[in-house]
Amino acid sequence: MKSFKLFGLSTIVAISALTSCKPKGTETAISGDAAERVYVAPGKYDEFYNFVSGGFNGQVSVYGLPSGRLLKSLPVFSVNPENGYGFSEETKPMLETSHGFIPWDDQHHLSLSQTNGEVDGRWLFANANNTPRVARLDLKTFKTVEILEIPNSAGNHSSPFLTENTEYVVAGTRFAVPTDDQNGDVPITTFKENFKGVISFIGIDKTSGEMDISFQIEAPGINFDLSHAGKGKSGDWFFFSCYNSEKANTLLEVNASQNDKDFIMAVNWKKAAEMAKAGKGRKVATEYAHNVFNESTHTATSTMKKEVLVLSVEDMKDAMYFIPCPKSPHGCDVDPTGEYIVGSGKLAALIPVFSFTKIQKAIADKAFSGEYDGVKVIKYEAALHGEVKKPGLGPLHTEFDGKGNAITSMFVSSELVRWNIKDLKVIDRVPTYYSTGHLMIPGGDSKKPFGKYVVAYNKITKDRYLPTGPELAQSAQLFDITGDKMKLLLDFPLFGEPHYAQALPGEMLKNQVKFFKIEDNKHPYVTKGEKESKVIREGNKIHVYMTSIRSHFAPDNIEGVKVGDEVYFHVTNLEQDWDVPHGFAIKGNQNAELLIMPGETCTLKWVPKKPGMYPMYCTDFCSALHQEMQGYVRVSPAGSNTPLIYSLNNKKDNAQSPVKQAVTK
Ligand code: RUQ
Ligand code: CUA
Repeated sequence: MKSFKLFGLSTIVAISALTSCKPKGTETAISGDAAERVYVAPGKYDEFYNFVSGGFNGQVSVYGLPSGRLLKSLPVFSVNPENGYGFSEETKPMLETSHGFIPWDDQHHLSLSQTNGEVDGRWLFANANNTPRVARLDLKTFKTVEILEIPNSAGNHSSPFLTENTEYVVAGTRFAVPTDDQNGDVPITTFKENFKGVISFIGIDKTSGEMDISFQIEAPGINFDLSHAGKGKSGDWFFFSCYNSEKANTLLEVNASQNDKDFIMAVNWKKAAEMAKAGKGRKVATEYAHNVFNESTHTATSTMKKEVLVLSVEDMKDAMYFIPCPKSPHGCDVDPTGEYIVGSGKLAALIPVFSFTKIQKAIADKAFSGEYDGVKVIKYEAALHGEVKKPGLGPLHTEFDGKGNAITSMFVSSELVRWNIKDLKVIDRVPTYYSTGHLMIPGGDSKKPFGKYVVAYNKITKDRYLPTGPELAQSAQLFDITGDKMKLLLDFPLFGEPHYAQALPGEMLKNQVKFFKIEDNKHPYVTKGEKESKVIREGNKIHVYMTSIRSHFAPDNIEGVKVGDEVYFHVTNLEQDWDVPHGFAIKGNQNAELLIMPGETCTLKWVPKKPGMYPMYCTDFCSALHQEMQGYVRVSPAGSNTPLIYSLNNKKDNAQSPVKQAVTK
């Protein structure tokens, strides 16, 4: 065990600025059987899927635990030229917003869908911070199937957290901003009058999973940081950590750190939903995109919504309260029983734990210390279960092991600290390398944690890996938590910047799609067999109905494309077998490639800029004759009269694929 000296707050900055805060004994921190504990033999599966947010890369990556092996990177909010996400005509609508097409976002938190408070393996929800959105991924295909923009919001950080039966996913704004129906063109110094902190409750369809904003709450103009729903007895409530109760609009690092306490906001979402149903609130005119990927047409559509229902503080009078929480709380975590709510104040030297029972009693007894912008503030002591004393420096996030303990990440003192939820005694601590942000126990924010491992997601990895220039990978560290002492088992580097993560047993995802049935393909430009392949000109648009199968495209020779044409390659992968994608790329395309799954149709747009011969080829080594999977497109000058023809195997007498004159409409 390592012990850390506690430093005064004034020295925190100095500590974090130090370049070497490496605790001693790094080399000996690994226990003898660590290699065995993380070894997954070749050909064997990992026990858990670990879904890790990509932070500034906008994606989600999937690792196996305990091996730390990277299984996949899933494109969500950023374009992915590797497989054409955001570049293919089918997926471009996924990244549409009220600001137009947006190729990048910042992805922080993930939530696995739950039933009765337990992870159920259906969907994974992800937030986008910068241009507020929530995405849903289908765990049958590991694809992003829906993205909903969040109006009246900016910096969608307090998101996407779920109620225990996946009724709602929340999205709380980090930045207070004027609402979309108010004039946003106001002096920033009018912050206190004009800026509001809106939180959204997005309803989720029970069977399809489709999202729709049910209502929003216009809360005071403070920053919402994180949140978690209650469970069991507290299941009707949602808890949000809030900072900047000072309402600073500049130099927040100083000005938003003045108050001794900020808040946890407790919202009775059941009551709020009743209020919304009863016709309370105002309709706010706004614009927000709703993008849905249809799995039978393999195509996304984007619809612009125009209105959202917003409840006021007044509407929420008996359903929304503030609980004082020391010092700029970040994580807001609820234990598996639903009784304890943990607020982790980044600048606090203790961790407050609130009791749901006491909160309810305080409300009944009217144990309020006053109001903040019309919201009643419950007395700190009346809501408090107790404080964890001297837990470490810079507590950020807490997960639960399901055995009555909590584990909290310490950013400044670089450690994980385990403590007992009831008596609040610290029982174990282990150093991390370095500056842990989030941590994750599989199922650790549900009613039923799997409790075998904790993973620390570290912001700094200095000296842990071979150096790679100025930019170093961020990393995860896996610890065994089955014994009295947490034991470091493994370091593994990560893509992007990890924030929250989720994990579930591999067993839960048995019913995955292995390929798409070609007969079920409803894509408007599908080509279900080579005989149906064709090229059609419509004005300056050329539609190529193309197929791919090991190891050729049909057609593979096209002539008569002219400069000024827009060519759409609609490529259908005819394979009906698992793990046989084909790629498609063409020289000079200012786009990306396609990676087409078996039975799927994808479209790549190409606008050739100059006459010449343009090879196209399959980019995925799909067979022994993959290098033969290629073709040519001849591009003639604008206005030339080269006929539009296409063929496979050159032969006019080949009934399968003669050289054909393209249809011109
Ligand atoms: S955050 S590193 Cu964006 Cu969840 Cu705490
Ligand atoms: Cu198809 Cu390589």
